[in-house]
Amino acid sequence: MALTPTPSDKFTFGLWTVGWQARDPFGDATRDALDPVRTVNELAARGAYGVTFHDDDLIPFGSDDSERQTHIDRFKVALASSGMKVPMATTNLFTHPVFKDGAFTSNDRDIRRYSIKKTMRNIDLAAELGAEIYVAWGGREGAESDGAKDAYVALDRFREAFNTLGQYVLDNGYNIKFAIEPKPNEPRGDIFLPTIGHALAFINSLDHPELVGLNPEVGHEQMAGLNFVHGIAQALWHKKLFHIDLNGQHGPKYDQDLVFGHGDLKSAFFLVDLLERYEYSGPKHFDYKPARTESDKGVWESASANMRTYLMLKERALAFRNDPRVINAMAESNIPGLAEPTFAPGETWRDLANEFLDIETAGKRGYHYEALDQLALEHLMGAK
Ligand code: GLT
Ligand code: MN
Ligand code: MN
Repeated sequence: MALTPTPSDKFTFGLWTVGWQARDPFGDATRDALDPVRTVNELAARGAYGVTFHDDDLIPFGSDDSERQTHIDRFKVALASSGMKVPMATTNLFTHPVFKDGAFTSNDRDIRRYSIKKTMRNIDLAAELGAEIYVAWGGREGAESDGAKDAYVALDRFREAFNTLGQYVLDNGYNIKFAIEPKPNEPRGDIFLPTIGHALAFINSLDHPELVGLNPEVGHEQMAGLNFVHGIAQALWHKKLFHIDLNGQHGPKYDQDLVFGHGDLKSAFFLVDLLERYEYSGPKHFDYKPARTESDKGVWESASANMRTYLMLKERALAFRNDPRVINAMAESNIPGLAEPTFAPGETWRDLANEFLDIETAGKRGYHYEALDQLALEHLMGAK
């Protein structure tokens, strides 16, 4: 299997990822700003399928209409000449101080209205560029203290915002769906809709739940100590995996945004296994930050590393599934047993009346998961 990325792999990057200048709470930028046109060309040369952007990544906040158009036009030229696509776009509702208490859930009504208007304007551009997914990461939607925000009422305002934006997309006939990106904290002390599960439940309360799905990020669930593979399985099961942010994280700590696979590698292996087996067909979007230590060369090396790691994991996951030793170990572990419905067609609870289980014997059986886990590790490590 080829380990060289091609557009058919559907690998995408945010302009803000490779473009991160490595400014952090303790230090200044270590890299120059990247021109989005260069980003498009560099990523295309490395086999990416497309780029994504926040309004302000492409059009500096505060640009007038003619400056705005100039930025858009040269970006379009770069897309056309490189063949790169824009499958997703999103709104920056977190950098400017006006959003310091949130956007859709700010306590200030005028700021909430402004935030929705800013989003609608960029949805127009997203539609013009052919994007079909619009991500909503509510980075500032939250609080540092529970007295500061009515967390019950905040959900009413959040719902109002998504209902309004959904109606906007419908009224304009856009082929766009929204993808909520959960995160437990950072930059707020606590963020609303902190996990995949919270967001899934919230979506069901909307006027048009079919218009809204998820954009889960590896590191964000792992920051909350959750199993990302299980979270993605549930998102897929609900048919809500509209988009995915791939990166790396070492457990519950600040949001690391490492290169994909450079955090919990075994989880990344089973994640790729899951995405491929259940044929996730959306973009594989790398939302990572090239480490602050890297110069321009390291930025592009790390971009390639994300894609190559995905392809290596795909190759290894496939080899794992096809290995007769693994198939045998899975049979011993009774993995296929879970696929069998607990009740035969037509059976009801009444059919359990005469059921007998020898619980002593059943309690003694071994599941041999350790052997299976070791086989996964050996495939992952390329052991022969
Ligand atoms: C920001 C955040 C990411 C989100 C982006 C979308 S912006 O960099 O850390 O996880 O996906 O708004
Ligand atoms: Mn992150
Ligand atoms: Mn993200």
